[in-house]
Amino acid sequence: MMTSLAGVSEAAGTTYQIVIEQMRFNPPVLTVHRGDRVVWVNKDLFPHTATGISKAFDSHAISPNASWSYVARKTGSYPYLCTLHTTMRGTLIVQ
Ligand SMILES: [Cu+2]
Repeated sequence: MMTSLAGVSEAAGTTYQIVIEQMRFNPPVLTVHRGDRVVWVNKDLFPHTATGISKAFDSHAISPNASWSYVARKTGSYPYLCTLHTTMRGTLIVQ
C-alpha cells in the first residue's frame, strides 16, 4: 500500500500522485517540471491505463491497488486516456 507521495521532494525532482478512482483521474490536469516523477495509483476494483494520446507514455494495465510511475523528461502538454475506458481523460503538462 502506497502512502501519499504528493509533493515529496527528492534530489532528482518532485514526486506527484494521480489517484485513479471511480473512473476518474484526480487531479485531471497536473502540471510538473522536467525531471519530476508522476505516480498513477489505481484505487478502483478493476484495471486502468494511463496512455498518452501521442504515445509519449503508456502504463499498460494498472491492476487494482497497484501503481505506475513515469519520469517526465520532455516539456509539453500530454493529454492521456485510459485505453480500457476511453471516456477517462487527463492531461499531464510538463514545464
Ligand atoms: Cu480505465
